[in-house]
Amino acid sequence: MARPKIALIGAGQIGGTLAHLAAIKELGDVVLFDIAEGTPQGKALDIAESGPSEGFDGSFKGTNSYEDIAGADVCIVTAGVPRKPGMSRDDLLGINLKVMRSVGEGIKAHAPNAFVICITNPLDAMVWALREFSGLPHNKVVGMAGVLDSARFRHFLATEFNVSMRDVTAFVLGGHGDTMVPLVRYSTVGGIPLPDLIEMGWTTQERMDAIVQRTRDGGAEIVGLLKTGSAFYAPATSAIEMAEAYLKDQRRLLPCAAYVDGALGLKGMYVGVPTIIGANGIERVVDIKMNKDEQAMFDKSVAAVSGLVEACKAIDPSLA
Ligand code: A3D
Repeated sequence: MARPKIALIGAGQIGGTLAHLAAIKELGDVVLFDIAEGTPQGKALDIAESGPSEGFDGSFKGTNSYEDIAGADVCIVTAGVPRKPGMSRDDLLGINLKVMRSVGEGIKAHAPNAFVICITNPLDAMVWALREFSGLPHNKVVGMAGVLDSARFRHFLATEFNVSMRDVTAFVLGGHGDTMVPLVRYSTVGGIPLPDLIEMGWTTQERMDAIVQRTRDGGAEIVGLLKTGSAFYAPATSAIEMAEAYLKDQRRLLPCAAYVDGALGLKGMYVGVPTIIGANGIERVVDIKMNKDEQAMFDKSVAAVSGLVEACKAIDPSLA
């Protein structure tokens, strides 16, 4: 059987890392696309040349032509610009919306059967716009944010409790921005919910509140340190986890920016929710119950995402 084809639209910091991870994990043949001439070609050749030492097979092609993504099984989109210190993700909206139009049209023309994972910010609005521009089915277009935000939360929790991060599960839902909702009640260490661990004296409510806030600010913390761009190792790893769930029909339960129509009281919008990813893309949105406080935080986040979608429609009337 032929190897799956993975098209990476955007060959910048995240795109290059995605290609390297896909190579090491032998997920398939990789095409790196970018408008910058030489960048995708150089990164593809560099990664191919790491194959003999690392011991992976596969073909790696860099290109500036959408024809080369033809028939891709998975497209991961990072095309656009990242933020710099002092910028919010929402400041990227105008410029990245134009990029989503050209990427959506390219995918529609050349890879209409792909499972598409969007990473470009502001995430929830961009994945919505990308779906509109590409016209692909909603279950095949998804945004990566919750896996990353949850991984950050898990990392901080594992450090706090001095346990393996493998035993820490955590859920961060809502929009990928300042209003994201780390769900403490649904996060556990070895199945023990965080509120129980506070009662057991493993940590205090104050320390937990600080970890929740650090999770919300996780992206900005890295932007502040790097100064020249935003995080790329963990974002790439998170998207590869989603791609692998699709390619290997793993039916993973992962928080993603998915199209929700009915579940969680939402009507036809993209926002971070628990999903199941398998061979059919987003196979299910998990309709979890939230308590009053959680629902209020989620509603606030949903309102922020809706505001960004309205801003997209104001910029590009063809989306209205
Ligand atoms: P960067 O290293 O600048 O790479 C972006 C690439 O996109 C560059 O190589 C550009 O040449 C290319 N590009 C620009 N316009 C086009 C176009 N029209 N078609 C094709 N390629 C184009 O950025 P990055 O890789 O660090 O980040 C990429 C995006 O991911 C940014 O929007 C970030 O804000 C976003 N991001 C999202 C998360 C989430 O968790 C959702 C995390 C980190 C970064």
